[in-house]
Amino acid sequence: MKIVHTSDWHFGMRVGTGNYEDCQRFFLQQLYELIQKENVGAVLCAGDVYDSGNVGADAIALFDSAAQKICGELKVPFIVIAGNHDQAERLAAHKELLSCVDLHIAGRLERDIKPVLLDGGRVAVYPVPHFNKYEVSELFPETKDDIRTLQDAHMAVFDRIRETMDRSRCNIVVSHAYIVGASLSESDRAVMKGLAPAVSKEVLRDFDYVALGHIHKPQEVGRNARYSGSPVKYSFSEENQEKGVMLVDTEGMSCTFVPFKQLRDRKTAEGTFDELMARSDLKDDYLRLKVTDRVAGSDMQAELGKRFPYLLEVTGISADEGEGESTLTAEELKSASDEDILKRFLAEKCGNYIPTEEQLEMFREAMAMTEESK
Ligand SMILES: [Mn+2]
Repeated sequence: MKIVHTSDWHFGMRVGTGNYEDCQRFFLQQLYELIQKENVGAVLCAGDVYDSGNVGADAIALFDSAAQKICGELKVPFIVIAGNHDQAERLAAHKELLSCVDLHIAGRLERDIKPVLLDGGRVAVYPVPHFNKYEVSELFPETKDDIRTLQDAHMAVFDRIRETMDRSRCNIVVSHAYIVGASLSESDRAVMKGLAPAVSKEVLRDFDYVALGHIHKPQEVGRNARYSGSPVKYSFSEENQEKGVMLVDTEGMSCTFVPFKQLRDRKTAEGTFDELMARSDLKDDYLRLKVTDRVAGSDMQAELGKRFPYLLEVTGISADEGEGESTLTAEELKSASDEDILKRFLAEKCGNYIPTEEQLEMFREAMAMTEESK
């Protein structure tokens, strides 16, 4: 049977003053077409359905429409796990009831993960939601002292599946994790900040396919373990990435990446103010513009914004002429104080804005609080 593997939809994510809803709808349309064209027998979403635990009603309605189309209309089983961005219990609300219509949502981790059986029992899908090591210590009290790292925790969870799975079946795992060696993008926020340590691909051995989520760039990280990547380009570092879904065929176990079109691309363009204003090929895309002959003030930003409705970032030359871009070097960054960095940031990104003493005081307080919580 054919299975679509996708992940990291991040419904509800904000961009500029709006959101990505039209881009996400454009993705869903292509997903529905692929399901019909390839006669797909199941859809897996490997976490980060939503961008946060408290997204707006429009994001929930969008997921609802996708579930209704996939399960209700196309009658295809849809298996979803919670990612680190999802609020596990909320995502999995009504899960028992929803499983009756083949919408299987795994919110919190359970000790014995019940597989969803497909293709007359020939295929077993184990949905493993995102978890931390403390949850695993609680679920497996007998190994409590052995679980010191996230790696140990993953090993315990996946060993449990390995011990109980029927090896005559095609065994597929859906997981939301950062596997060692995976290549990152700027929109992989938690990973970039070092909040999510990597686990070795050794934890994934013996499964026929591992449908991974968490990392936004589609890639292979080991035998039959892949990230499908996010369906939409959520950062400028994804400018040159292809986006799409993985199409898995359990007959002979093959996996192909199916590229999807983007409603709005992401582009970086550089030139003089007049050159950029004359470009007609940038109007429908999310933009980062580098203006080479003017200081990036709010007037210039407003003018460019009128011409390019999806403009997200503008940089210009520095206020003291001829110095070029004033971005800090890595060396300067090391020695600069937090306050210096804030001032430089405001000068560069917010039209030479100079913070008031009151604002600086608030900033110092906030920094002190983050120090305390470390
Ligand atoms: Mn994500």
